[in-house]
Amino acid sequence: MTAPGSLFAEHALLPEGWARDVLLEWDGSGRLLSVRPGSPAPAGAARAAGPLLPGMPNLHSHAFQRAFAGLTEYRGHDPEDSFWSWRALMYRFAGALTPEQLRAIATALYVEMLEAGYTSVCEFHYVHHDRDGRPYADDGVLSACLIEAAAQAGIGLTLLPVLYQTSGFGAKPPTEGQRRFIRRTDDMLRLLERLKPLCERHGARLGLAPHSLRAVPPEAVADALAGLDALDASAPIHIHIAEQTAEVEACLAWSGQRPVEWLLDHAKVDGRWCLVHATHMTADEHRRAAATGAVAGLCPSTEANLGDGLFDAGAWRSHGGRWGIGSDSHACVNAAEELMLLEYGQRLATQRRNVLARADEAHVATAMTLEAVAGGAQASGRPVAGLAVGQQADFVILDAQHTLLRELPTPQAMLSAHVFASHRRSALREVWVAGRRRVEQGAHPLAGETAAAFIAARRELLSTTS
Ligand code: NGQ
Ligand code: ZN
Repeated sequence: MTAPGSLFAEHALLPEGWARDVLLEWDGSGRLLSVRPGSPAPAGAARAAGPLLPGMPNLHSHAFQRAFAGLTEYRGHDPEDSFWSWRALMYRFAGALTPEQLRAIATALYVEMLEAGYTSVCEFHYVHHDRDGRPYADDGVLSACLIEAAAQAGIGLTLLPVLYQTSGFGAKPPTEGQRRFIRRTDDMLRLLERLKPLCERHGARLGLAPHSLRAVPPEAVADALAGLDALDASAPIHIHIAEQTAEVEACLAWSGQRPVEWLLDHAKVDGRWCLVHATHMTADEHRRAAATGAVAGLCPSTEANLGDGLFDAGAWRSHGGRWGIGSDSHACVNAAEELMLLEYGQRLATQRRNVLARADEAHVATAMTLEAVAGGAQASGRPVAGLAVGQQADFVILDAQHTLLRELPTPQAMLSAHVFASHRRSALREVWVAGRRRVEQGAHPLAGETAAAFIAARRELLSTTS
């Protein structure tokens, strides 16, 4: 527990929009006790050096894939390089990982995330077993590595152990490459029970992720969710869905329904759910899925990198659909860049500008930040929904002295410059999580040390996979 704290900001982005002269105060656990616009600057109080934004939850991460970045950007033997050929390479990498390597990679990644404006992360964690596919003596060892990594970096965590059982619709047996992911439903429920106290001790939230409809048969989805409810009836539930057209076609062939349609008809989808990607939806699926209150988990840089297709954000939002952003495979680790890419995809598709602006918020970067924080917090199942009483004091301070921000007339323009015109990281000055400053002058104090451990882990991994 840290001492209670306070900070004064001339401009702060509150859930209802930009406010002036805001005094933030939080308690010893980092929860906001008061958020008061129009406050006089208290004598001697710490002052933000620029506009203050809510911290961004990263709603989708496979941490180990950060060490794999840069290794698949070439055309292989497959003349039709695709998501599926990428996945075959990724499986080789996943097959070689050790617990120590995962801890090192995740710690460095979480430090990078903090430096890039993310203050919490949802870890969609599916490598469970030893390299030969046999469970570790301590079944929770790899999950524990992620919990320790988040604690060391100082980032908030929602841990989503992944249920994975089959290689395709219709209960196709798993492949050799999937040996480390596979577990029975009762083994998953035992793992959740084992992890719950560990998560609680570290302030992490525990949820569950049926990997996809391809990887979990219907009965297993139902049984696992019933078990999760018994443990925590409001725990978050995440699933990959409708990311690739081949997946949509295979689902149609299996069930006569599209993935999102099938899920809505066979599971009680509600605000606990995060539909990761949900790229390929019909107008009817948009309408129905948005009405459940579920969050669409958008990962613009990974979706572009893997050639998934373009999410129709305009249609989704026209139905009041909630959404947040994730860095997924970590081809890019930068909250502002994900927002920029999401907006640019929509501009390219619609030949319009400022597509994700709103009637009540004309500035697209401001509107997107508020929506992505709200959706990300909901998907995280943690009180990280921005600068409001009762939420965690998770925030980011922009550098008003940065060349691209200086002399701009409004905080809206400064945030726009940060998202669209800076290097999208260079204008981040401080990042705070639960009332503790984790990044100062753009840097995390553990950056050098954790990067060195990351490099060593990757060297080792490469020597065992090549
Ligand atoms: C994953 N990643 O689990 O890492 C997946 C690939 C799959 C993305 N979908 C594997 N981006 O979906 O089967
Ligand atoms: Zn994913």
